[in-house]
This record gives sequence, structure tokens and C-alpha cells, in this order.
Amino acid sequence: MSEAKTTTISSARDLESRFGFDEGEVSLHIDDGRGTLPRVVLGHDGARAEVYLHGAHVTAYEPADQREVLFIGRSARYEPGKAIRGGIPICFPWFGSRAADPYAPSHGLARTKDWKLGGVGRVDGGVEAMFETRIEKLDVRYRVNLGSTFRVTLEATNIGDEATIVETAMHSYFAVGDIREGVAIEGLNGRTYLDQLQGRARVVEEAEALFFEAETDRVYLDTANRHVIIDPLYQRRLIVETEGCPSTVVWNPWIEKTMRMGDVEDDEWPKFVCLETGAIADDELSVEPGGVCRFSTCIEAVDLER
Ligand code: TA6
Repeated sequence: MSEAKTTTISSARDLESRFGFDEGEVSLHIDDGRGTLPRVVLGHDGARAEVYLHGAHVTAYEPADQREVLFIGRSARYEPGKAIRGGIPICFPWFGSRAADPYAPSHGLARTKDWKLGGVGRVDGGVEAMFETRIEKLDVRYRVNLGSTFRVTLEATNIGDEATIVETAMHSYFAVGDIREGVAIEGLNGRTYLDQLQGRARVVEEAEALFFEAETDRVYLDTANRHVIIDPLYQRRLIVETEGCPSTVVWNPWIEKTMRMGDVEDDEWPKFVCLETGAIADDELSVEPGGVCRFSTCIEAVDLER
């Protein structure tokens, strides 16, 4: 007798019955989010986060004592085949265009796939949802953990019989008051970056802190594992700590590029800065058969010292 073919896209109600739980201060529920796409909503001691199964895409992280940390565009699209604009899109297993295939989608396949919810639980003092999928010859797991901080971890195993090259970036859109008003990124001075606006010319960052006065699109290489976004208007620092992420991308489209983007409104570009963490270009990884690569990013929002 042939096995009934299990659908890979379970309904929110089915997932809620299998995985949902509520222990008061700690909870995990699955509902129909925007575009009636299944969405996992995590709660922990007053903090809240959202992840869509579409792309295993984090669309919200709101700490208990801070405003929303992530930016989502008002015109973001929640539909199959489209990447949601904002939150934390997963760029994997390549970043930007694919050298071997000019027709390949920008930033890889992960962010437009329907992932499975593989498990949930209490992990490291937080509440965690684990998502999983297969991409080419890679078994991929993505863990989203909401606790006193917010951590996302991507892990991929090469199940093929040849080594495979992997690039990745957790393409985080951080919400800021106004990128023109003193927003600065610390932790990149002395590093070499590829200037994506100048044909990936190599430049050494000489500024102690990076401020923004125009479109900025840079891939910093061999970076440290801690970066800080200073936001004077929102009176906070966003601390980003990583494991296994030697590359850091800094991006804001500014005025002209925003006008060419169909899912970012003309007035939205001052409200976010992308600080993306992963392994890109010179930092790409070769994963041997049976090998595992792992990339982790932890986000914390704290008040600026008065
Ligand atoms: O963030 C770096 C970048 O590669 C930029 O060049 C810009 O293209 C951005 O990603 C957004 O890409 P997307 O494919 O999501 O529109």
C-alpha cells in the first residue's frame, strides 16, 4: 500500500495543535499571518517574536522593554516566491548573484522556500522554534530563540558526495529613528570592505564609527564577532554578536535606489539600516561531504547611557 503523501505545508491550525503551548510568560503559537501564511509567534517574559514558515523569515522581535527592533516595509509582500521585505531574510546558499548561474534568484533559495516546523521547546532559558528544509545537497536547520536576547542560528549539513561552496547572510533590517540623525555602526574600523557600489573595489575602513550620508552597500571581510548600532533618536544601542560569521554587510538604499524598489515606500529608507552577518566572497566556506557549517547571530537592544 503506498504511503499517504504527507503535505509539506501544514496548516496553521494543524501546527498549532501539534506544537503550540502556553505557559503564561512563555508561549509559542502558530496562526495565519499576513497573506494567510503560517506564522510562529514566540512569547517570553513580555518579549515577542514572529517567524513565518515562508523563508523561515523572522518578521518581528520586540523586547519587553524596547520598541520593535526589526523594520518591516509597509508594502512587504507575503506571497509564494517573493522574499518578505524586512525582518531577517536568510540569504543562502549564496549571497547576491550566483556566479555559476546568472538566472539564479538574488540571495539564494532559502528565503523563498516553504520550511517545515521541525520542533519547539525551552532552550538556553528561552523559547525556541526549529525550522528545517533541504536546499540542493544541504540539509538546513534554522533555530530561532527568544529569551533575554534574540538569537538565530543556521546550520547546514552537506549530504552530497562532493564538497559544496556556501555563502550566507542573516540579512537583518534594524529599525532606527532616522538613519541621517546620528545612527552609527561601531566595530568595523580597520577592516577591508568590498564596495558594492564601486564594482566591489577593496577599501580599508578607517572610521572609528560608520555614519550614513548616502546609499551604502559594503561587504566587510574577516570582521570581529561584535557590532553595535547606535541610535540617538531611539536612545538605544543594538548589540549584534555572532559565531561563525566572518562577513558583515552594511546597507541602506537611500533615496534613488528606494524609488526603484517596488516593496519599499519612498519615505521608508531613513527608518532602517541593514547589518547582515554571515560568510561572503573571500569568507565563503567549502563544506566537505558530511560536513556541517554553522552561523549564529544574537541581537540585544539596550538603552543608551543617559
Ligand atoms: O544588503 C546588500 C544587498 O545585496 C544590496 O545590494 C541590496 O540588493 C539588498 O541586498 C537587497 O537585496 P534584495 O534581493 O532583497 O532586494
